[in-house]
Amino acid sequence: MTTPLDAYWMPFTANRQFKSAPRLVSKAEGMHFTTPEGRQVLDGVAGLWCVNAGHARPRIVQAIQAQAAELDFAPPFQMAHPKVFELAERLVQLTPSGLDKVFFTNSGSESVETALKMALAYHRVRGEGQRTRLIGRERGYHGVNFGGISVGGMVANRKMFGPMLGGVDHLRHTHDPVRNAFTRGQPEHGAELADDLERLIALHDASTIAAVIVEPLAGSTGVLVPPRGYLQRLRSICDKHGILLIFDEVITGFGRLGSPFAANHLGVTPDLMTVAKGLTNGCVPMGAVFAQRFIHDAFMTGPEHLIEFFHGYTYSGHPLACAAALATLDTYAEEGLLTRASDMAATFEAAVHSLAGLPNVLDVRNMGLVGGIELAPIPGEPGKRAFAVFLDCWEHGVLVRNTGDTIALSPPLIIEPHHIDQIIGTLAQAITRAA
Ligand code: PXG
Repeated sequence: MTTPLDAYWMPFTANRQFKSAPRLVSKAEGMHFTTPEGRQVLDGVAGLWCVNAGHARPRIVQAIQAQAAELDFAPPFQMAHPKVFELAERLVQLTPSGLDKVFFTNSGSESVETALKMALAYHRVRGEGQRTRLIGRERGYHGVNFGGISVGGMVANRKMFGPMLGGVDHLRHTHDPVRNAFTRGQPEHGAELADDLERLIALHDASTIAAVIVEPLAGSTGVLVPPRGYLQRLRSICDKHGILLIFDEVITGFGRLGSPFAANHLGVTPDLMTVAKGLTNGCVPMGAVFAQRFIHDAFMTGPEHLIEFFHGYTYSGHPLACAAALATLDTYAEEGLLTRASDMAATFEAAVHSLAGLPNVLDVRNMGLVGGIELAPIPGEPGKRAFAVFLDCWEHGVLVRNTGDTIALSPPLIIEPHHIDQIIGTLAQAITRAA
């Protein structure tokens, strides 16, 4: 390395540790990153849960290159370009029926803010403006903006930042290792945890609650798979009380569980659904919010020359992002990637659960092409053991992700069995060495 590392303040990174031993990648193709020294690293986490079709896919690369030359930018307010409509039409073919309106953003965090604002404004335009309360869940991750950290439930992401949004409350999380440890797929126990929403309704009254937001499968907080029946129960409680249900599908969207979205996969349709990441295969920043038609239509009143929803971003529906997303959808369709996780799930499940007997493995969780291996923390040093495993895997040519003391796996959906063997083999050795 010749360039000094000093100026760049890195996000969600142990900056001093990193700069003392940098981990750089300079190229990527298919299932692999390449380091500046020319070392190959197998990508066990699809970059950061986003490169679902694998790296440097030719269609996507070409689409971005061509778009940059053809139309670099189009103003998104009171103006548009053709591809943004084409993309919206294509996307709503994939969502559960009803979710047929799309609003574009540039990240998962922006999608969450947008969905929360839509929920509040929806109630207000219908004359229920007293519904201002937002309900999140403990151990939820909804990005890093103020709305998202307010409804989110990760202590480290919240504690430094003051009072955040007022009028927010949280459901209990669904992690129950006593009853559910080492479950393959969805746990048997815990549907009744959805009744926590009834408790909050009894406390606050439903007439004050605008929306509930949850990740169908919580990724960042260590792969928490929804108990059987839990999301269905949440849906029916929301329906009973006129509360909107928001699914944050930033991780679960675009094939991660084996269907286009968790909503399709689990047969529960939310009122609003946030996505990002796999929307463009991680190639150009883009997020989106899908809204039920009735939510959109509630805004379409009043004089026609007036703006209906005072919200949007300079880069909403950016031409480069639209081109990347369209080519991504083509790649997903050509290769059947949005359902491929279903085909690979059994192989992946067996491989991940083969780690169960290793030292310090407290739990193994999986669904689709997501795996979580929870390790016992080193006493008094939370997170250190999983970080050591992450570093060890990196040094031995596999990229995994550590969150707390859980190792998360979310490989590109193009993964083949020999890649799974390499990831699990490397991980097994690293876990053994970290004992
Ligand atoms: N919602 C969910 C469910 C996410 O997983 C976001 C919102 C925010 O997206 P942006 O694009 O604003 O980052 C996310 C992001 C991890 C990890 O290690 C996961 C995310 C981000 C950083 C780390 O699991 N997911």
